[in-house]
Amino acid sequence: MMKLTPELTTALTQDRPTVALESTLICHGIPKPENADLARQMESQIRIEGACPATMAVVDGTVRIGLEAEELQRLAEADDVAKCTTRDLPMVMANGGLGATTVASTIYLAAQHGIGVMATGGLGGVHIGGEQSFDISADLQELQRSAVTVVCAGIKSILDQARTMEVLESLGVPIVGYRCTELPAFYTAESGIDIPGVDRLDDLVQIIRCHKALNLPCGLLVVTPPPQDLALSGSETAKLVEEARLAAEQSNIFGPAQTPFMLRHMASASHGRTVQLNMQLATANATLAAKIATRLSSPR
Ligand code: PSU
Ligand code: MN
Repeated sequence: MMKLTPELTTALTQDRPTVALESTLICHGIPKPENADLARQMESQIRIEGACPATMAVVDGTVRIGLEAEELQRLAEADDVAKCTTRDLPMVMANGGLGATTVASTIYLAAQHGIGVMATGGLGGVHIGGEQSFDISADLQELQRSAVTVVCAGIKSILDQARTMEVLESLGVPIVGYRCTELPAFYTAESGIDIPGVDRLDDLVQIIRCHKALNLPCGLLVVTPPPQDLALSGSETAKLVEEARLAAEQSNIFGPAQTPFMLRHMASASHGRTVQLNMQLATANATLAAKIATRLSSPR
């Protein structure tokens, strides 16, 4: 029911660095055909840094830890890929279908297989109005019980940043900024929320080593701002988010469909700029995750 690529099996048995990647970003976050380019780019950046990528997905009912290039292409092109947070995996496996993993299911599977670092674009969290709807991404709960370092550009812009930070605090998930002391908010570096930050990779890796030494059951969040040349201002982002939120409300889109709907809406309203930005920041995060994994696996 689960299959690892030979490359990954070798890397794990030889204690070589590995980085987990999700596939919801590819199948539901970025439009075709750029999504396939992004999937390849993220994997190739990880290899350039000397680590082994492990993109997670369900293919014909089998949970895949690492994908072959043809399978990655097939998933990127397919229209019938289910968005799978951890609880959705058994159904998609039993149906023999295709499934894309979210941050939640990716870190669950990573932790099960001894992969300690993952990269994505933006983390899920408390949706705007979540205090009424209870729409809170399973990414947060899963971070509480899967000891994986997640590298991202903060919490997705479409979410309630302050409430998401409160939940992360309640769940006991550490958060550290890399080259920032303001929480980045995915498309923008501006959230107005202060976080602890470090500027040097060695200092970041030391914090992760300390987290591991404590043997806590939870993951650790590393957040880093989106690339400056493409990043949006806080006000540009707020306007795009509000338009997308109203559109979702008017079309009665909620639950798991809401995040993909709003990302698509913002992509078209920004004439593709958010897609370029999402691709660049996801690739930068994959590179940083691989640098972390490589340092963690080499003796100090
Ligand atoms: N980051 C991106 N694009 C995405 C996502 C993250 O740049 O599409 C996905 C991740 O898979 C994350 C999911 O786990 O969105 C959160 O969805 P929800 O809010 O429905 O839990
Ligand atoms: Mn949700």
